[in-house]
Amino acid sequence: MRNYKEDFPLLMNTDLAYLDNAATAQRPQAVLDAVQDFYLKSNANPLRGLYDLAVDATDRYEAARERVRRFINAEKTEEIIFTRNTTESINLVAYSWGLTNLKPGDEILITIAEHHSNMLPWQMAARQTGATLKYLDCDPDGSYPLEHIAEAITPQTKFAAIGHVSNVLGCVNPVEEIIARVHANGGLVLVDAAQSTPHLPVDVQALDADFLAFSGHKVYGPMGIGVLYGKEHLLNEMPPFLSGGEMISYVRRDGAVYAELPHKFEAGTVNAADAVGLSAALDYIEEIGWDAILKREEELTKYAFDCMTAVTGVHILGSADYRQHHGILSFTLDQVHPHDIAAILADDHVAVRAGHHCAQPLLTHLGVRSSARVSLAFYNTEEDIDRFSDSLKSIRRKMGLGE
Ligand code: 7TS
Repeated sequence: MRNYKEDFPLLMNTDLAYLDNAATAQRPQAVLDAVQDFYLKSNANPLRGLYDLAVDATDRYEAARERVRRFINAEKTEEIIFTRNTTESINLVAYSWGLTNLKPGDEILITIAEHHSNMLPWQMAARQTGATLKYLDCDPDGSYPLEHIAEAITPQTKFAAIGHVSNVLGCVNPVEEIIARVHANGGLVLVDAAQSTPHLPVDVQALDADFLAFSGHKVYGPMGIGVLYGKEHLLNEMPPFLSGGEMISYVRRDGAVYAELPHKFEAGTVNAADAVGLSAALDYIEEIGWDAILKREEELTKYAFDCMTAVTGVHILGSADYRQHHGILSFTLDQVHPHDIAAILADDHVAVRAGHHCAQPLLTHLGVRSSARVSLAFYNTEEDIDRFSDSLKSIRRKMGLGE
């Protein structure tokens, strides 16, 4: 089997078992090269200059937009807005669509498992418009019984914002079911695809998502570049989120006419180099292939799941079926604080995250304060997981709690 780590210079230059991929993934050499190549050969302010260098910068930036369109199978490049990250994409929709369209009596539906980035913008929108924010609670395994979904969605549900894959439980949420029901009631749905885009092929047309957000840095691309997909007719009707340079057609003393999509939502100098880097990351994913990624991540998830369940005192949050975890395994260890788990693992050169994973209401709902989390990518190996599991086995002994 190909050793994917060879494509990732940081992983080749460290003995760290990097198991914090849900926070941010590593970047392959191809992405580093693409960003550097942009600055070496094409650096000029895109969308402005008429000289060849600026035209080249613009062309590469717009080619990256087309690459993203293909990655999520959007119909048009006008529907792809570059942002900084998932958080900014969701805020764009909450401020621009939310504050313009929501009113008292309307309901916004989210799940209790949302990342704070898909929760706080909707709390803000509800507060400012008088709309009501409703939470759909999950069962302990992370699932949503159909009858709860059916009950939660009413003609008042103007908007739903739903995570595709939970960053704590790893489960795929029933977004198709929710989208169909919200649409049947005349509402719109945003899908937070920050944790699905690294692990699954995502098709906005098949989902019939109205909006979809993801981050470049979680799909092996650079930090500082993110994507908002929106259906063209919705984006056309929305006011700009940020205003300033390059998002106008013309400006008078008393106002302005905004640029056409997608530039209406891309105020100021754009992050072309990182868009080009993201494009290289998506090429890289395509070159590996979803079949290989899905197969390898399932093998690794099973291996890690089995290692963890064999350790005394370990409890994995969410489903008891490893296939529902998509590389994300949050856990507690009896009588040990998750920060102590992460610190001991760090001493043994294993990188995991501990805390509430920016999903505090979910942890409260599940009755845990905090947890440690292993999150895998296809480039991880059984050796990484062995290092983790050996260290995990030693923790209770090191803390004087027995085997
Ligand atoms: N939505 C989900 C589901 C996420 O997991 C994250 C980041 C975000 C939104 C925000 O993404 P950003 O790129 O805008 O920061 N999740 C995590 C995590 O689980 N650990 O660190 C960041």
